[in-house]
Amino acid sequence: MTKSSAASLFERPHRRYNPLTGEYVLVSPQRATRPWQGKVEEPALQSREKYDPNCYLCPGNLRANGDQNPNYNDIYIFTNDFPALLDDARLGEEQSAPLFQANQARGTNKVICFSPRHDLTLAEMEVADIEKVIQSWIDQYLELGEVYQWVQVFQNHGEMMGASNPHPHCQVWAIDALPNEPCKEEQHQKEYRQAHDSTLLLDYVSQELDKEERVVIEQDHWAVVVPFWAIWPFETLVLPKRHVPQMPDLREAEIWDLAVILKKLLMKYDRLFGVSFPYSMGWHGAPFKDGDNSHWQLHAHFYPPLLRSATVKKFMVGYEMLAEAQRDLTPELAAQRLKRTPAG
Ligand code: H2U
Ligand code: ZN
Repeated sequence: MTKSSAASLFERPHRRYNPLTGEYVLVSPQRATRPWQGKVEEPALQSREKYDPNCYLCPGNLRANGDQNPNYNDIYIFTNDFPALLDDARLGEEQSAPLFQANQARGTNKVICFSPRHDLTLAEMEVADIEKVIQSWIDQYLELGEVYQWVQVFQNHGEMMGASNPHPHCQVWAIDALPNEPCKEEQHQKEYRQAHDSTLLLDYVSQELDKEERVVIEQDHWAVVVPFWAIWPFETLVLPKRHVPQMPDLREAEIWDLAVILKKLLMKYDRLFGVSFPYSMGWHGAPFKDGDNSHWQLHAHFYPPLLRSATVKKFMVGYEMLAEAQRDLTPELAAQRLKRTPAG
């Protein structure tokens, strides 16, 4: 077995298959004309204040609905004042006409402040404080998973990704349905289990660790790879090395190791173009419903939009909107760049 991909995958246009979603991405390596010079940029100096009197997430401040935030010390969680879902959303009447279907959607939205410090990012926080953030995610899964089928933890970081406020925070949306993306992953992981009697992402991580070429970071319990089927230039997948269906299944040592690997990944991202790297990230794991969920494997997706510099982003337009995703820079080159970028 060869350790690296066939040479033609670095030279000729081809489509790669995403086994998690069943979708394809068009890769056009012949268009990536700019070789990387190995330059590592220094992060831009930031002069943000530790406390912003106008920030609706800082301790002691008033939020839009008039509530006052407590003087919290580490993590602070509240129900979103502008929720996209309501827990008493009775539609009255569902619609089932084939061309006009509408179903009730019940749920809740929360905001998690990672730190009382307005000026920090997750990348800049201490590992012990990132561990508290992970623990807060686990607590939300346990609490909301009692009521709702799907709990989506996600973070939009940076103005480019539409984050409304630099104060370090993420969101949790819980819904009594399986949304589109987890629905595809449910189907494909289940089919893989039936066909191979093993776990898709567990097989995947062990094969990636053998091949090495797309591995960005490997630790005792976790690995970060640029997936073979990545769409965004520096997209990554954070994967446990043991079978872990849901975040609440993580052991203590795995939680600590995750805090370490997240910090390393985020510091690499920040060093890549010398900017606090914008991204949307989020977690996928087994839904909270009865039945066998053992085909599921916990993982995080990082989707950063930047392509070449702090300001040049990839656009998902035209062919992407109308046909399928396309990229020039190969996932292998992106992984090598991230791997070689120092994490500190
Ligand atoms: P984003 O930065 O990812 O947009 O998250 C901020 C969330 O905070 C956003 O969903 C909520 C917005 O609805 N919010 C409040 O709940 N209360 C406020 O006072 C302002 C913003
Ligand atoms: Zn703040």
